[in-house]
Amino acid sequence: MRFRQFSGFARALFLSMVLLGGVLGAQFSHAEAAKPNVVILATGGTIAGAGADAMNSATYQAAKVPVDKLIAGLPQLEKIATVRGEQVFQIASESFRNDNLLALGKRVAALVKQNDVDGIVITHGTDTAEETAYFLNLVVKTEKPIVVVASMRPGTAISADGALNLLNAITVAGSKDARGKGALVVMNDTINSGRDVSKMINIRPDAFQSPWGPLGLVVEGKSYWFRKLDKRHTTTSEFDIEKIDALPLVEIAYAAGNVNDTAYRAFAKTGAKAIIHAGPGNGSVAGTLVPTLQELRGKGLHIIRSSHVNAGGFVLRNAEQPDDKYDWLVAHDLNPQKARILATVALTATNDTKELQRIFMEY
Ligand code: DAS
Repeated sequence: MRFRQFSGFARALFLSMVLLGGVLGAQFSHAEAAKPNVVILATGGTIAGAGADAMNSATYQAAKVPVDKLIAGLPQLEKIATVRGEQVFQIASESFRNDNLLALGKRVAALVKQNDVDGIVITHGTDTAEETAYFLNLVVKTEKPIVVVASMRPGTAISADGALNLLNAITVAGSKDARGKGALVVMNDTINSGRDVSKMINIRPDAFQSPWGPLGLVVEGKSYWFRKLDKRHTTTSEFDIEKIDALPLVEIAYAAGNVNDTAYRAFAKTGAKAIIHAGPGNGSVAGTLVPTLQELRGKGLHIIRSSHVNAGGFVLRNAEQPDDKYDWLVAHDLNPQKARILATVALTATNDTKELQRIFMEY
């Protein structure tokens, strides 16, 4: 029987089936094609942790679960992104060294240049996630989303937070509206800037907070944005990881009551190029400490006053100490660990006090 021998209805039905199949096929391939490509760089931490019992939400071993298992544990990813993983390190993040930051930064910089990579997720320990996120914010020149994600509980614990944190991080890393926002930290349904965020509480899922507020939220697979980072970052940064092959030593000296200069002198002896003075209040310096810091500055070591107050410091130049007279620096609103990261990066480019202070105000 030839096509024209079929009734008009049959022919119309057949043609509409063909047309529908074409549209669905196009839709499907479009949907497949529209799925973003996200690379997960795994470094360890609690998000890759395992405890002996479901009740162990705080007693467990970090850096145990490999990245492929983390991905396999999220079948929902199928609808969100095309994901592949690389196990860059498998360490607890308190053990991160400057060399780890360099290696990770260079890997991110290489991946974001690839056309088949739309975004990067870095699974990381919570202890120094804020440092790594700030470092990447400073030195990776890309508009593509870079999202650091961690978890406060291991995947073996009741109400583990890692799976949803990772799913949300991949959602953000694959979303176009996350482009140009700088390095981000996604935890507890919240999107924070890698610059501002800090681990404020060490035992709860809402640990990561920014003194100046989050940038957005992730709810049921969609990101919602409310603000942008005003400081320089990524493509507007003057720093480029591809031009940095070594990071200078910057140390942090914690100052409280009854402080003495032992740590500062020891740091100077080990070749530190700058000391972050983690002071109380406005980065305050005890009277007995001032002569030592003046002496160390005189020997070429930079003194950077930062504040270890909890919910967000703000160190004003020449307010608590005559910084101009002593040729000291202030860390502005950066906490000591963030100030260490910025000083480490800035000292790869300049040793000039005025230039360094400009950098602390702009980043
Ligand atoms: N020790 C912590 C770290 O690796 C575990 C964690 O909270 O991720 O940073």
